[in-house]
Amino acid sequence: MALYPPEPFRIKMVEPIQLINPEERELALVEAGFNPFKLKAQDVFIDLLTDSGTGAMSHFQWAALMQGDESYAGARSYQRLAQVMQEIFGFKFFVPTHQGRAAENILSSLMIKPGQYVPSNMHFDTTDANIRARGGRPTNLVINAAEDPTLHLPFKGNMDIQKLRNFINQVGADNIPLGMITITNNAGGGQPVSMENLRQVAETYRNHGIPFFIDACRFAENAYFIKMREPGYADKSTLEIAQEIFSLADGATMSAKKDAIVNIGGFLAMNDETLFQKASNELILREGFPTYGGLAGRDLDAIAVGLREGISEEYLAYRVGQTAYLAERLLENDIPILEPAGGHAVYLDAGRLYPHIPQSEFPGQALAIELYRVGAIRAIEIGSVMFAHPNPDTGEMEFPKLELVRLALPRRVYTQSHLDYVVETLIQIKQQREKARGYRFTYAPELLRHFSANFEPIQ
Ligand code: P71
Repeated sequence: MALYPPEPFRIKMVEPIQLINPEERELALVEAGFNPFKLKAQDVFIDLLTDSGTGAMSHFQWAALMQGDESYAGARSYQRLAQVMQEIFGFKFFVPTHQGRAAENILSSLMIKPGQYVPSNMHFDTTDANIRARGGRPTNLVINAAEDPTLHLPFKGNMDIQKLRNFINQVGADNIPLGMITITNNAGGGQPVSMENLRQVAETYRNHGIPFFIDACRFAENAYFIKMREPGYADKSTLEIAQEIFSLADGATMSAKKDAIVNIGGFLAMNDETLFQKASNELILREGFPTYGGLAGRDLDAIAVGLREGISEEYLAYRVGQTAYLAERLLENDIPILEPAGGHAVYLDAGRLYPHIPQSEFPGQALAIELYRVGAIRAIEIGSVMFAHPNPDTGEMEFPKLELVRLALPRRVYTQSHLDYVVETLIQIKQQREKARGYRFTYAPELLRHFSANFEPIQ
């Protein structure tokens, strides 16, 4: 197969994009408080803010929308989704939710008491925040190699089993209401977790009676990496690999906005009937009846079709190839990235590009701003803006190891020439790297501050 397989689709509907001029961009940055989340979409040329909900649906998905059954209860759309859920995930129960964080909220509200711990390889921001919002303590136990940006390992998203065992012994299984793992590891470069690691994690949790939930947002990309990289899996289909993954767990949360290639939706799945009943009641109170979970019937149909498309190997080869292409071109031009390329994104290493900006002045934020300033490209910081938190015991600020900027690739949206433009922009940014300055907050909420903070440049 080609190193970078061409798109296994052609384009039959287009959405114009515009590059506004540098003066307009400067103004837009000031108006946005130097926070890319606050930019107007029409002022962005290439939008790599997120791969969440930004994918292009297929004509099969659009056709499925037309067949949506909008019955309040027991809709056909729900049944169609339930059938696909059974086939891929195989959990006994599930409830649809409007997106991933709603599933996280319900799970956290039902399981976590203040002071309890929830280990994972790395929690992503909303999971981390939903655990904190219940007084819980999200704990990241990824392998140390994840923090070495140039080290090539096939499964850099793996959890460190020894760290996990030590952690359980240290805080006690009674203080761990559930254990998680994120596939792929979004906070750590979109890196996959191996089947062997998943098996060991499951066994460790099981030995201590800790329910195991998978954050499954990008399970299909993870399954494809297992097929490509893990001995014994080359001849298994991505569907079979996904089935094996989920057979190891007691449940999963998923934002369907990622690997199910829809614009909205998610679910919480589990095997425990009592938990399902509680989740259903919680859903009725906050999200909607358990057969629609805050979504329209047609949304459920789009998810059902999208889940199948998302695990198609032809699609995944193209998808992972596109990310690898962007990473390779950046490396050719000596632009520091977290290696190897992840599934859904390439993560720029702002710490190495801007060694003159200290962590407390947010080198990642500075780079995200330069991307917009120079190329009208939007990306997000995954560094101290997103993940520096005061230690709950000492109050002292704890900084993440890496200061990254994520170039997330929406699914089936941008072409190779769009990516070439991104590379050219970064070459220019690198040439003027000494000019970049740090930033400070002028406003920041306590939780999930990256979404709504304002900044000013430090002169
Ligand atoms: C992503 C997102 C969505 C997002 C987050 C922060 C800023 C901008 C956009 C969402 C995830 C995720 C994982 C592993 C749960 C959620 C929540 N990611 N787990 O990567 O990546 O899902 O957005 O549907 O609520 O851009 P939700």
